[in-house]
Parts: sequence; structure tokens; C-alpha cells
Amino acid sequence: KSATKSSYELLTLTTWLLKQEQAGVIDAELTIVLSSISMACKQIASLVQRAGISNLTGVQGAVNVQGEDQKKLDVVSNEVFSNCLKSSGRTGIIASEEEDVPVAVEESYSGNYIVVFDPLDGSSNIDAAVSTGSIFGIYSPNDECLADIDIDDGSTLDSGTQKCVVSVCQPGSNLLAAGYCMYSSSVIFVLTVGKGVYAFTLDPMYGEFVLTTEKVQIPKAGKIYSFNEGNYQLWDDKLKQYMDSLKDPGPSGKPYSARYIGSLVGDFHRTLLYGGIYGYPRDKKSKNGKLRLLYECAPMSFIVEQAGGKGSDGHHRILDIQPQEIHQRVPLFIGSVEEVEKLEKFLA
Ligand code: AHM
Ligand code: MG
Repeated sequence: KSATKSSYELLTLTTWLLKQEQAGVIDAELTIVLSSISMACKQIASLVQRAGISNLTGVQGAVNVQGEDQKKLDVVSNEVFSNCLKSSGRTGIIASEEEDVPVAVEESYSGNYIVVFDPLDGSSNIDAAVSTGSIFGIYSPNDECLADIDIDDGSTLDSGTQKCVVSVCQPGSNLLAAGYCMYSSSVIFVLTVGKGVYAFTLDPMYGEFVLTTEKVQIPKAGKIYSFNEGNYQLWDDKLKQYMDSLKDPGPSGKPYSARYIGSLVGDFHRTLLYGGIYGYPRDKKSKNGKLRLLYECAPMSFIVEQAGGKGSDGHHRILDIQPQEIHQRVPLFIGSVEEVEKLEKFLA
């Protein structure tokens, strides 16, 4: 008598978004922005899958504003993401890891959301067909910024662009929505609009994201750590002591396990499901670590908190940090509450 769910009863991302809109959780404009992001992710997923065939592996030959080699797919994915957002007609400003400065979108029909994104994170994995991902965050429109904005390619910091920088530089606690799409053995779209975390899997048969996990909860603790330990000698002593403690078998006889892909989305996704901690600390060479506050640390911290976990720079909540510049880097420690708190005690 109990109503069993028919195997033909799929809840797609599109339907889920409409339900959120009907329930008043998000407005119609945000629904459109989120579906255009999901469209960009589907396109990038197919580009990533076919990269070796369509000659999209390797470097572009350019270096981005942060001095990193751009991969061909970094550039293409950035274009795909920007175009989808622009054509949604609901974004006022977009800021990408791959662009020097935030760009005002010409014809914004309405909505004017501010979208920050890293179109293809972990792209050093591409040529080996290892997991990568896209990360995004969405902030409220800021009318003041849009009042007299200059449309340009972002090459000069005119007053319009400066205003854009100001309105993009919001703390993560202002985020309305955040998510990522992981391009791995499955393509998984993980999203929060501030009411829990939902995971959707791309069904290759239908070409649609289908809801596969509701209200994702990260385990309170977990014995997996995910750090680039090659940097150990560059870390400060407190962090070294923490790392050593994880390798101590203790009374249980079992030390922590190490898992590191070198792709934040993949490493984070595993941490979200299995519990544990992901870390990218500061070191002697990189004073603020490697990961970007706006495109990487803040969206992931919003997601982890919505799943009952914690995101910290070792001392403070990531979501409380007020960015001073758009490509700002911060140390990141993220994952199960108990694991992040344990690390914070070592660093205190
Ligand atoms: P990217 O945005 O240039 O791809 O760099 C970010 C990536 C993360 O995905 C990953 O966690 C980290 O860099 C790995 O860095 P490292 O190779 O120093 O361990
Ligand atoms: Mg990145």
C-alpha cells in the first residue's frame, strides 16, 4: 500500500528550480540564472569528455592575470560560462578567475545578479582525464554599481569597473546561492540556495540533471585528509605538528588516510560525502595559500555550512572575510566540523 516511487519518476533540476520558485525560496530571475549556469556546465562537461578527440588538451599559450598558464579548456570554458550568463539576461556583473577584472554585462534585461565563477577548476588534470569542476557563487544585485557602468573588455580600471570591483567584493555570508559541477566518472551538479544542499547527476540518456541526493549532510568527523603534502617543509611548525598527529595510529591502531586529487571540486566532493578535511594552507612561498576567496573558498564554504560542516582559514570563518580584491587568496581548511576544529586548535 505504501506508495513506491516509480522508476520513471525523475525530478530534474529544472523542475526542482521551479518548485523552489513556487515555494518562494528563490525568485524567477534567480531560477533563470541557475538554469543558464546548469546549461554552461552541460556544455563544459561535453567539452571535457571530448577534449582529447577535439584537440582541446594542452596550454593556450597565454598566462592569466594570476600568472598561471591558461589551458585551452580554461579559455573555452570561460567563454561558455560567460556567454550562458550573458544570454540569460539576468546577470549584471560577472567575475571570473580567468578574467582580470569583473565585467558588466551589456543588456541585462532584469535581475542584475552578480555571478562569480571559476569555469574550470583543477584544469591541470584535464590532459590525464582526471576530475575537474566548475565553481560559482551568486550575490544580490547592486543598483548603485550598475547606475553608470562602462561596458568594456575589462582592460582598464575605469570608474565603472571600479564600482564593479566594489560590488563583487562581498563577504561569502551575502551569498544567495552557490554550487559546483564535477566532471568525473559522473557529472554531478551540487547546489545550495541557502536551504540545504542538493546533488543532481547528469543523466546522459536524457541530457538532464536529475536529483540524486536531497539535504546532503557531511559526517561530523572523518579520517581522511586531503592536503598537498609535498609542501610540508614549507609549512609552519604548528601545521606540521597537526599533520604528524594524523599519522599517529593512536589507540585504534589506524591513522588517517591521505587522498589528494589536486582538483578542489573532486577533493571537496569526496570530503562532503565521506567526511574528513581538505586543506590548502599558506606556506613559505605562498603567504596566503593558493585558492581564491571569491571563486573557490567562499562558495565551497557556503555549501559546506549548508551541509553541516565548516570552512575556515585556520582562525576565522571563511564566510566572514571581507574581500579586499577580487583575486584575493586565503588559506582554506574545509570539511567535517570536528576535523576543522581540531586543526584550528593546533594553529591557535
Ligand atoms: P586552478 O584554479 O588554477 O585550477 O587551481 C586550483 C587547484 C585546485 O583545484 C586544487 O585544489 C589546487 O589547485 C591544487 O594545487 P596544487 O597543485 O598546488 O596542490
Ligand atoms: Mg580554480
